[in-house]
Amino acid sequence: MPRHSAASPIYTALARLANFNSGRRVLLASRKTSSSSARSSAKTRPFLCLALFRILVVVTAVFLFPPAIMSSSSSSSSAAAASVPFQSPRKVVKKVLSLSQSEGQGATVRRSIGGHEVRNLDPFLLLDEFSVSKPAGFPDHPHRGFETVTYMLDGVFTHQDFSGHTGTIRTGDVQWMTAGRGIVHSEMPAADGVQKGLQLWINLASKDKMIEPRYQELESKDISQAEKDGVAVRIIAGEAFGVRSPVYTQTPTMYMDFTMQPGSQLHQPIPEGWNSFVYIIEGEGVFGKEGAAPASAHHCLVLGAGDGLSVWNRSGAPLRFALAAGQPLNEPVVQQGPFVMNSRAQIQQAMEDYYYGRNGFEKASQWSSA
Ligand code: FJE
Ligand code: FE
Repeated sequence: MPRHSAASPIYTALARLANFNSGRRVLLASRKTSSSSARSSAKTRPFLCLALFRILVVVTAVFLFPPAIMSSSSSSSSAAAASVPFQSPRKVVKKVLSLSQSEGQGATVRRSIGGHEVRNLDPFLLLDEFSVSKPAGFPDHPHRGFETVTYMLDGVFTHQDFSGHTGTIRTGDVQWMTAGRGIVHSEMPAADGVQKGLQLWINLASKDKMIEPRYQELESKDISQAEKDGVAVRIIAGEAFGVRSPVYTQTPTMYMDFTMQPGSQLHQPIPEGWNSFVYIIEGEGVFGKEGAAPASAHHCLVLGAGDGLSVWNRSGAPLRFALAAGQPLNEPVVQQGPFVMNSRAQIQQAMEDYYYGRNGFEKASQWSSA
């Protein structure tokens, strides 16, 4: 299993070096101008030489002894004000406790994204933590214009669709379904007791809303994993600790499941400009800045702008959470239940297509789940 922290020390070292060097360059430039303007260069030449010599030493040292530079930089950073390897750490800008509500047929979900408090976090439309026991579930229903990602936390679900695609997902498995122009399916519990998981809806760009439907299904054993210093991650989409998921994201997205042991910390880069949030599955942790109040299970934390997220588990129990980030589409969102389009007219079209069995819904009329 490959493991390498893409996060902290290298990032810190490089960032510092960049600052250091640019600082020097400015200094050198100002010295040059002052020297050329007034006095003889004889007085400033020793300073110039000293500065050049220092740069030479640092550059040589970085090439020769990268680990030494890195470790000294990370130990000195703990003494400094910020022990976080990001230029602009993302902080929690909104914290919402997800309360249970009923959905589908007798099912219960805790809705965070897509609920009243976080209507839409472009490109994310919905996040439900579902807990379902037979005979409840999500019987035959359509989708158009977005993707659903079902991640089983504990239990078994079966799905069947109108083109004959069927399957079963168990604890740790992922079904990444690109509904595109249209899918009609059922999603039902397939074992006794409470079946639990997360379902995330990711919007598709206007140009992709009518693409052919597609499934990417990963069994738990095939999900990319990495572990470092008490932090384990299952990478559903994107990259963490230098390990990438094989999932293709039509809308650029990262989605991962972190488990942090007591006393551990995490520094996860997140592309700047993407919207991101955390959903806490179990335990409690400190997110965004060291002094923040801990947040606990079933809370959704919307993150502000920045280049990465830091998390500390200062509790005595494991902390498990999902982190999702996506590139915003910046397009109008018009949603009518399971249809998500860009205009009212397109929603009207989707409802007609579903009703009359057109434009991707051809198989809808003669199909029903077994
Ligand atoms: C849906 C109502 C629904 N959250 N979490 C309306 F319940 C659904 C729906 C789901 C769903 C399914 C699973 Cl497996 C997990 C869910 C909502 O199927 F799509 C609409 N439109
Ligand atoms: Fe569905």
